[in-house]
Amino acid sequence: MANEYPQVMTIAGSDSDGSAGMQADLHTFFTRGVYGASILTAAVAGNSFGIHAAVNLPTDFIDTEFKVLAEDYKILAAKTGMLSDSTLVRTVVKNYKLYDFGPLVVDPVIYTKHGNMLLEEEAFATLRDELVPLATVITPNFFEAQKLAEMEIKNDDDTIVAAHKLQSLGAKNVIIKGQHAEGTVGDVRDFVLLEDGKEFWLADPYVATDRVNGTGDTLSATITAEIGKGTDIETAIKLGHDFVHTAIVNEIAVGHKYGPINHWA
Ligand code: PXL
Repeated sequence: MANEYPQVMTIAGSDSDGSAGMQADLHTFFTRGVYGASILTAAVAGNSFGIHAAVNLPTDFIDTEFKVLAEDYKILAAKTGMLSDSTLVRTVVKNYKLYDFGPLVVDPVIYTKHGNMLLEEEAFATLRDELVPLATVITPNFFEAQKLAEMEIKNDDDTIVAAHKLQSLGAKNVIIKGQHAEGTVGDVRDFVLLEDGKEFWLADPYVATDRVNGTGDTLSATITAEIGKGTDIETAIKLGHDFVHTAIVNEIAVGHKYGPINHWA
């Protein structure tokens, strides 16, 4: 009877205010009806004003986290979040290859919404060359897509080219999250490129709110949860997109500035 309930895993940093990182992933797993295990890579002291300190976990501890989960739990899908530097990226890549944790969703976290850096610049190439090829789904925002595809994204055509570049780096399915330029009107549009070549945009009206902490984590965690439940990738991506939008629209008053989204919505 052990391990019959769908179990998924996040490999991420802890955000002490609970709005993003591992906490957002676990909130999402809970509300999407999967059991969530968590491999801690780093921890940040954060609140709704920003990140005030950060530490990385020792790599031998991370090795043990992977090993003991592999020995006991039946993880059906996993996702990555904050990986800090090349050493942690390589530790995660090494361990993910050692065991069977199912398909991998890579959220290539580089910056927080307030501009705090969660991945050292020296690690961009390591993440691109060593982690991206393992991705069943990669979920960069507009900024991360530019860094990983090594190009500027100025319009829809550029977004499509960047998605194909990410696919040629080895990611099977790509969703590039849209950017809402300040002062503009209109929808926020995410671009999706699937493994079989199918492409489409997912659009939602822009919501004018500062309470959008943890949206990227929540998108990638929803996709991970859905894959763990056996949902096909296209549907998992669409459900992730819709869940994030609903969680933004239904604001909760937590924190004084850039608050979390609403995982109950
Ligand atoms: O949302 C990106 C993110 C990921 N991981 C951690 C974070 C944040 C943003 O604040 O703190 C630990």
